[in-house]
Amino acid sequence: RQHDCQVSNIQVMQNFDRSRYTGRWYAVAKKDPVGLFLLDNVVAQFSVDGSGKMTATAQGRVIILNNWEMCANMFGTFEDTPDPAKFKMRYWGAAAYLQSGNDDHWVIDTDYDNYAIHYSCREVDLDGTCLDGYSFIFSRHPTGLRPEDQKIVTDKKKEICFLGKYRRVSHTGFC
Ligand code: ODT
Repeated sequence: RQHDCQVSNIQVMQNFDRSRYTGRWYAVAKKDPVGLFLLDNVVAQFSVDGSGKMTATAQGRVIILNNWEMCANMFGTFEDTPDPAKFKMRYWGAAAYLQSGNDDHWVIDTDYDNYAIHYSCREVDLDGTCLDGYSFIFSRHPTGLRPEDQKIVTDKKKEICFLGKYRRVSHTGFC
């Protein structure tokens, strides 16, 4: 069933093609996890290395130590799983005081050329729904989503049970 909010039932991108996913993506919206890290000006750059493994870098404005604002340079490597659209992302920062961790990284949907919907549940509740998760809506265009992609994205936000939980991610040139 599609809208029962069970993490294990969430549909991801069929036949995900990591090579078409490479390149620059601008975050246009984000559903934050508990203890959010990346605030805005978030841009991700995906690559596929010589052995076929997906890697990425990301930049974004963060506030560390409660009041020090900086542009974080982040790195991630992606471990494959049996589902081509589901990865484990190990991530770390260019500086030791930046966040690091190991999160699920699922590609929910993308047309590769315009939009992408990312999902990560960090903690699954006892009832199988997501207790703590985050999601990025990405666009290939710094100006945001095209009008024709907005309905698709809204429908997917609903499917992953995060509808109404996103905020807009601004791009002000900080990073
Ligand atoms: O901002 C948060 O609150 C949680 C996100 C922390 C993970 C950031 C690590 C990025 C590592 C480099 C990877 C780039 C690709 C990212 C695409 C989307 C999800 C982070």
